[in-house]
Amino acid sequence: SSESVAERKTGFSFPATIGDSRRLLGVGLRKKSLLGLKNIDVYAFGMYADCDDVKKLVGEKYGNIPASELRGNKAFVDDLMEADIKMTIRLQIVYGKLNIRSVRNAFQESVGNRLKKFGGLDNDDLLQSFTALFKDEYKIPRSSIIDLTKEAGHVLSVAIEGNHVGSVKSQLLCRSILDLYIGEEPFDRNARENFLDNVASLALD
Ligand code: DAO
Ligand code: DAO
Ligand code: DAO
Repeated sequence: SSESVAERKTGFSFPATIGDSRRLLGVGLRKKSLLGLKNIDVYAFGMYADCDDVKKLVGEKYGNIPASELRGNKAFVDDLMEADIKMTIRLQIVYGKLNIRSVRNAFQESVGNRLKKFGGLDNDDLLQSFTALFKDEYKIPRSSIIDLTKEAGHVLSVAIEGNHVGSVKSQLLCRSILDLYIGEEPFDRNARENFLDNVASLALD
């Protein structure tokens, strides 16, 4: 369909579908507290998943669980993040003064923590060599769009304003990034809950 959904606080809107079959299942806000003094709204985000991939997972492994119980089923939520499901997290930058150095630091903190949690990957040099790919010349002013897309085969692909900037094949990295939005300590709890409710009702269609 051609509808879109707006994130409530910022008003930034997200198309109901992207690509052939990725459907919008939740929108939220990534905040950050600066020195514990003030909270800034960093970006609004939309969470998309491929309907066919989700239905396939549910049909194969969770067909006997009532939809109302799916969202609270830990194995199911883990599977959503670990299975070979095509997804996109679309970020729309709210904070107009974001520079690449801050993005690198934030990435090392948020994604870095998850890489250690899931992979025991405790290698700051490796993480730094990857974040070095975030080049200083990238500009991400307010309202820029960054797509973090998980392709088939656990390939993470990053695009800024529709321009592809890099891809990495890593199940661990895909899992770690999805955990920021869908895991147990997400950036936005409401967004996660809406996402899981919508996944469950999608699986019933
Ligand atoms: O200017 O130092 C500052 C505050 C910046 C906070 C940055 C948080 C960055 C979050 C990651 C953005 C990913 C696109
Ligand atoms: O919000 O802490 C966070 C992490 C978001 C993941 C950001 C990925 C950034 C992708 C590269 C951007 C290059 C400018
Ligand atoms: O091989 O599974 C592995 C470990 C992968 C670590 C990935 C580090 C982060 C890469 C960010 C690149 C974004 C374009």
